[in-house]
Amino acid sequence: MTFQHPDLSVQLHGEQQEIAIVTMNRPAKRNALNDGLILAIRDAFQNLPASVRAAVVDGEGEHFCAGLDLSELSERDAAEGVFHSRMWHAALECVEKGTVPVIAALHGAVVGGGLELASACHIRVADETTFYALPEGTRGIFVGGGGAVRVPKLIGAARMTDMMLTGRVYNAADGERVGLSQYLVPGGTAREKAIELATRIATNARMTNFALMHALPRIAEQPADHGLFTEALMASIAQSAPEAKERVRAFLEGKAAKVKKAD
Ligand code: 1HE
Repeated sequence: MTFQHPDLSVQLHGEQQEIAIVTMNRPAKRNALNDGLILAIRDAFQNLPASVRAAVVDGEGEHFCAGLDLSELSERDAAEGVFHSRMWHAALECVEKGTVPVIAALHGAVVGGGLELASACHIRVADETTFYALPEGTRGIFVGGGGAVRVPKLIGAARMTDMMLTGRVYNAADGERVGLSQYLVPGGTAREKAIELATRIATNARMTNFALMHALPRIAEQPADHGLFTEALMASIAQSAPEAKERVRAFLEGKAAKVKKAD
């Protein structure tokens, strides 16, 4: 254990302690995110040990996360609401644009702010119990944790609008179909699959992971001409790293794995 908080644990995994497993641990409240827990997520991602190369986020109990802790909502006036939303933005920015790729291991409810947290991660893995919703719409509120920016990037604005206007709930299979998750683990646990993926990601060249986390999302939002220019710069920086040269040489010498046909 590297991080102390009553509702959040960080456990290191792997031979080199290269995987951080960040677990929300408030199962009695379905891992609802009160201010303490969202700030703990920020602190955990800002302070990952130097050995960590990839992270997994999951939730204790029957659900990944029930979203914003609604018991804290009524105490805020309009100005406090704005700052509260900005606090969530800052915390989830630490997940999305931190030091390592993050995989969300989903099960049960992934709703409201829980889906906002999941969408700040780089890969989402779901098990068969997973379901997704944005109940903000039917509760008379709006997303405030970055969902308006990140969820449309996964599923498009039309599907998000439908979820919020109608209270539509996606099950695990439909969630994978529309792009809420990239993996659906039939019969297994999302956590196990997420750790497997994180272990693989941790072996990538650091500059490749950096480029995918920090350059790709920016390039995707740039006008094409700017994007191509940024891509050229990033490609050149990545290729010139000694680690990249070593990996390419290993392939040319027949010492690195070939790409194999998918199953
Ligand atoms: C909560 C919360 C919560 C559960 N805030 N306390 N999110 C929502 O609108 C989703 C609200 N939650 C639910 O729909 C359900 O709780 C679940 C589908 C997630 C789980 O159902 P279930 O039957 O397993 O649990 P439960 O009996 O509903 O809840 C267990 C306890 O957790 C109960 O408290 P208790 O003291 O009566 O035992 C619930 O009140 C409590 N609980 N969810 C507070 N969310 C940055 S803006 C983001 C905006 C949003 O995220 S809004 C969407 C909020």
